Amino acid sequence: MIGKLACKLGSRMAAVTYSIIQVRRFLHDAHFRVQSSVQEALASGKPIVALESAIITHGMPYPQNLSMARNVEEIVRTHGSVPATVGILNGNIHIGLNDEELHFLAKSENLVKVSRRDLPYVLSQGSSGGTTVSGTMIAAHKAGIHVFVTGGIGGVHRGGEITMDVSTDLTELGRTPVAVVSAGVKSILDIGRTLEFLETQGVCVAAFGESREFPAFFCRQSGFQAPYQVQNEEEAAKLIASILALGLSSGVLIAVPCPKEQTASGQIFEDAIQQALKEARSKGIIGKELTPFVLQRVNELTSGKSLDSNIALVQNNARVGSRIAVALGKLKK
Ligand code: PSU
Ligand code: MN
Repeated sequence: MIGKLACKLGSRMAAVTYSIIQVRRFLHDAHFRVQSSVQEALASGKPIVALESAIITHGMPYPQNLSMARNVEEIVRTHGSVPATVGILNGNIHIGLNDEELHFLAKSENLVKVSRRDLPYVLSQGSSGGTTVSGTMIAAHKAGIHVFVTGGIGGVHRGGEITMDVSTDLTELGRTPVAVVSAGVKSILDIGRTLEFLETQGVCVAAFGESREFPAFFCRQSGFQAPYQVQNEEEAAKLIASILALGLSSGVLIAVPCPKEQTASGQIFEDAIQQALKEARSKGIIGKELTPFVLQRVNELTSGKSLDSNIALVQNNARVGSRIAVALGKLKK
């Protein structure tokens, strides 16, 4: 009995020591700046939720972007986890941003939208920018953070079978073991092909809650089923724990439908999307500029309705994501 207990304590100690060594090693990496609250949470095994910043720099206008960023961090705290907003400042990857840093990202113009491809260049030039889903996943994984909350991920653009405009968020989900909590993908994208591509990448996709339907951001329905469904935060946490236990290098996508009261009339958005995509084509907007352009135009064309829904969605995801991180923490104990 005592032998067993000693053995258990011994292996627990070894695990804790190992994780502290890992955190220390990481903290000394050049180009990484980990906020003290996040350092403390990592060392003591508190639940942490990573948050992206391209949504601040490229996804929403000032000052709504700043109030959204502050508010989402607060929601994460209220539901039991430590928030870690990821962003790039002067060539350093920050994991956890203070209010002044959030303000800088929210207000500055011409910052870089930083995905996997952009990271080495931005770091080498000492520039600043907002990290997308892929950029944030890389940073979260390096820090040992397993849960990441955002609004919507990138996907296969409409017409992507010709243009090959497929977001690197999808390949990142295939190669980095982080759970991304999002409201599915926006209907500015080709949802069917996005799900096909996620399957090819080996990404485990689960709809969260009472339905297996894969949500389409503002709309709870997309016409597509997710391959799996998790009923609640505990089931989501078990799914994440399984992928970590297996040592798979791929991630998980937890798709949370937007709250019922926030669902928008699909047709208003569909019309705005069609119009925005037409304008993008005629202006020749492609590559990384396309998503921010469409988001901004859809917001203008819906007189700000899409922004309101967007904010409500991220807040809802933050609530769910924070609880998932707490449930995951309990499983690890
Ligand atoms: N979808 C949204 N809002 C966003 C984005 C996507 O509804 O802010 C941002 C995210 O940062 C996402 C990125 O990772 O756009 C994808 O860009 P692209 O399509 O260029 O890969
Ligand atoms: Mn693209």
